[in-house]
Amino acid sequence: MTAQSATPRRRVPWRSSWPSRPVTLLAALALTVPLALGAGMGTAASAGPQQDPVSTAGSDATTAPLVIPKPVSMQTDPGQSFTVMSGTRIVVQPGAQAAAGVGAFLAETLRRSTGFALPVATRSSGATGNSISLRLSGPAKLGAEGYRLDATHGGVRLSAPTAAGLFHGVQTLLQLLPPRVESTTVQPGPWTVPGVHIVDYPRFGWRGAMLDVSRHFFTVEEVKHYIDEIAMYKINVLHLHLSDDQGWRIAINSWPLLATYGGSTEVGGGAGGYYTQAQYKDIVAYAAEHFITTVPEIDTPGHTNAALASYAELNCDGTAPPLYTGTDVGFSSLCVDKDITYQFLDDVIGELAALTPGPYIHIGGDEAHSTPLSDYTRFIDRLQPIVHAHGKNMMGWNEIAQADVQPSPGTLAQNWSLVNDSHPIYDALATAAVSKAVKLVMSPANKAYLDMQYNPQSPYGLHWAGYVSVQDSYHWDPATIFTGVTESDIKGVEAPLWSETLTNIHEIEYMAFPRLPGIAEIGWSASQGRSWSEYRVRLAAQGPRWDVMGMNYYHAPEVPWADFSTVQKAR
Ligand code: NGO
Repeated sequence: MTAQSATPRRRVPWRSSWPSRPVTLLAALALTVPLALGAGMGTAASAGPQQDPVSTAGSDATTAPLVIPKPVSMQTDPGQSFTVMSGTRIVVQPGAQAAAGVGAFLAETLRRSTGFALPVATRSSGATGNSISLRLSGPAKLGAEGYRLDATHGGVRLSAPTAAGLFHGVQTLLQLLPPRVESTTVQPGPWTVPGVHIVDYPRFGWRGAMLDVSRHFFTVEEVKHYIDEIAMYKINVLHLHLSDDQGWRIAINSWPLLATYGGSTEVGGGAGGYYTQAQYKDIVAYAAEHFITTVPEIDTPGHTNAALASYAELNCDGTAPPLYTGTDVGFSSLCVDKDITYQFLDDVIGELAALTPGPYIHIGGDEAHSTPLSDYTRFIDRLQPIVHAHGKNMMGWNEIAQADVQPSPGTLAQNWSLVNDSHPIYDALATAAVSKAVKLVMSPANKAYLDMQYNPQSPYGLHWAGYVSVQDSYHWDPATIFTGVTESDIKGVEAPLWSETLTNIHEIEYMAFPRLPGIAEIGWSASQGRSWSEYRVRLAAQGPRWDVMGMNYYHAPEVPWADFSTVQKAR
């Protein structure tokens, strides 16, 4: 493959330098808490965002903090501010290991750019004076991921009922600091946080990003790099598309050729690759440290050429096809009537389940054009109990709604149908899922697919779902796109990034940014009050941060980058 290895910039520090790291507790919280939140927090939306005309930046933008996703409530206090200085301490309560872990993450990030010592100290009484305090407390209404943040002359006080909430609050705090805080080398101050009182919690408990590591393989470091970037916007699910026609990317001990042979190429004929089980666990742990739950996908019964090429016995005719390096879809199928197919799935899902602490296994189910419908539904109906037998919930692309899927426990259908900009449409698969009490994760391809080209000039990407500008990708609301599908039917949103045309992290970044923060905001923030003309100003303010981080992003002309790079740099 051609991918370059990337250096993660915001690695969680306890991996190497924090002696009493609470990984187990943090991982447990990260893996259970976000998904347990469900779909109902925050204000239920009934109307989509306004489609405002593009205007120049409003005067508000230079005074109000420019945070993405937009917090539920944020009051600024111009008479107040807090400046991080050489003597500033990060304070946590005694015994609050999970808070200490988040404090260590904050300290490590701030140390790199400020050069300050920023010790993480323990004190029961919270912040006094020159400190940033992180407290595991807060009203139940903040839920599993909410937080409260107050910045005054007296210090910064961040409180949340959970470590996940503290982590999201830390992401907000970093956005309140000047963009150079993202630097990995020491920069000049001042490091001033504006006076602010924020209460914040998400609308949906599922805010996902999917990465297709099958069409092109991406290294562990590249995946971690993407985790660093999505965590900035409070994404809490990483869905890894681990197998497809072009490559099988996870070592399965009971079927070793899947990875060693099925993973030996990729689109265009490059060398491909796969994750050892230790590497996969490392990715899952790294995501969990960022309060992101990993959802592995093994695509079935179609998109299986890499598996069929690896083991002849999986084919109905007993003959293995050659490896495939093109970009067609819909030509491969597991053999639905062979028992070995289900032995294979039981083995694969069993090993994957053992490696995956999160509650979901994604079984694909999309574009099974070579599997007759009656075979397809029989296959899905036989697969779901296998997933359950390994203690996991089944998730699949929305085609699974054609089968007799059981809603519990926690079955999810990922809707990738196109949506209409201006009015709700009827969608048979969405309606079928909802009628079976299966909740939806919304990934409409003409809004949320990050692999769609921005316009005909985009150097990478596809456009089968249309060209998707930054404004288009922000202009939709999950609860108003399908007739008969309402807020309570929806688990959340997810932004898939398919990699037929993408070969390295720089290309991933170019397609994901600046659209991913908009999808993250659609998943986190209430739709009332969302408008493009206001959002584009906050988006522009992210540009200087990405510049400091050396990120590659599309300088979409509808975003007023220049105005805010000057303002932000001066702050
Ligand atoms: C489709 C297809 C994928 C492609 C992708 C490209 C789904 C769910 N199946 O989405 O195989 O890679 O489009 O945009």
